[in-house]
Amino acid sequence: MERVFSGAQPTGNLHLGNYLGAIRNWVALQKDFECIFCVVDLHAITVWQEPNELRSNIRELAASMIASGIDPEKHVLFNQSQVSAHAELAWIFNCIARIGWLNRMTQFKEKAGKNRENASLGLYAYPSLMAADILAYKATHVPVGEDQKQHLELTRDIAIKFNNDFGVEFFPQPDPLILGPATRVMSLRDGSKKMSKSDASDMSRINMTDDADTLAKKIRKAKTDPEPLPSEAAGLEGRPEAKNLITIYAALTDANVSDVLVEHGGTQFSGFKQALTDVVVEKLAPITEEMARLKADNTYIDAVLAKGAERADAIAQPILKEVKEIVGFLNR
Ligand code: AQP
Repeated sequence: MERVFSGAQPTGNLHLGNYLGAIRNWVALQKDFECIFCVVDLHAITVWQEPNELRSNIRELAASMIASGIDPEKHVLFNQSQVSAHAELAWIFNCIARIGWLNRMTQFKEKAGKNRENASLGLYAYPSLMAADILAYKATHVPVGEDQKQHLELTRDIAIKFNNDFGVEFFPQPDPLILGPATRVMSLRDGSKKMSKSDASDMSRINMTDDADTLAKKIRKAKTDPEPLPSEAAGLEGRPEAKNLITIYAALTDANVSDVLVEHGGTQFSGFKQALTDVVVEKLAPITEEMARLKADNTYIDAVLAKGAERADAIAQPILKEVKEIVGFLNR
């Protein structure tokens, strides 16, 4: 059976990169796969989260997924901490994964920065928990943005080593699904950095909660270069900020970059930024409105998450039981 698993961290500031690189693709996959979508709150606490904010961010992320088109009736939507299989399997995987493998993870290096000695142990072991998230459901496909590709490879390595160590064919090797034209949306302030929730500058990202005026201001102030837009995709090489804005436009209008350049090539950024603002506002406004409506209904969101956790647990527990038998914790 083909099963999709994916997740996002409830760390606030959900942005256009999360939407185009992940959530929008999840919505489309619901047609062809059995899907499990997770608010990964255990991952979130790998860096400090203020408890009240975390509570609110969990609900907000669930609301934004539903507002974007995730169907919590047909598919499973829950928060990770409510299904113990994630943490239990992660521990077993901590004992399968090698320190050398984790030492190569670029996200840890980026997030820990210079102060590596002071990073949490959880931040270091993050990819092992991610492997558990996916394999607790024997998911076969994992839609992610490009930044998660390396973690997916580690998940496959863990699955292979588990199977080899215990002489079983138990875990599948899940495939990453890196979909759409905007697999890596970049910061509006620096075309060499990805758009990120944790960027200190709010002007660097388009938040899913931004109103039309804020969106217009952020796009107007987005970094560009002095040249007019090129007429062909090759002309975007070495112009990361221009490439990013064009890619966002293409993704939101379901066009390809070349078509956008046929339409806008030769024009100045000021005109293009206005066109981009119109498209961003048009596409995001209905989602933002629906998010606000859902966010006001905590009872509904809490009920969705509780029901989702029950359903997720029902899938994961039998798999975890078999893992415990294979490892030798339980008699077979
Ligand atoms: N800039 C991006 N472009 C395309 N896809 C992106 N994703 C994240 N940033 C971009 C994808 O969104 C999904 C959920 O991400 P996450 O919540 O796990 O956060 P993250 O990958 O750590 O990146 P963020 O959102 O920017 O948070 P911080 O600042 O904490 O690193 C994933 O599928 C991811 O690929």
